[in-house]
Amino acid sequence: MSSCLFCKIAAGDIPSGKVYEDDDVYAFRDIHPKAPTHVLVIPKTHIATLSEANDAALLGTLMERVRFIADQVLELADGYRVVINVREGGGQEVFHLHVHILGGKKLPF
Ligand code: DGP
Repeated sequence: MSSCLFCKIAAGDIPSGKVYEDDDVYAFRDIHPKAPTHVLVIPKTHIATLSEANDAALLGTLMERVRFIADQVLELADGYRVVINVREGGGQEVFHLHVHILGGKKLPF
């Protein structure tokens, strides 16, 4: 979607700290990190929010890539947290579905 910030990042139109990319997903460092490692993983297909994501195959691919990026690319051997904020009540600010990967320290509950 042409007006979407994360679509522009995935297209390379806005600079980002890319950590991984393939045909399905794009992963980059959060501009306001909440942990030593804070990466966002997005599907290249524009979906505004998890509530509107009804493509089980896409969601499966997204989560498999999250696992791959966290374990194999970021090498978060001690573990990590995965977060999806959903709509305003869930704290979602950017309306392109994204998964936060947080790690690099022991995270408080
Ligand atoms: P959420 O609250 O779940 O919608 O998280 C959106 C995240 O996106 C937030 O942690 C900050 C990050 N963010 C917003 N704008 C940019 C940007 O232009 N570049 C990068 N790298 N991250 C951004």
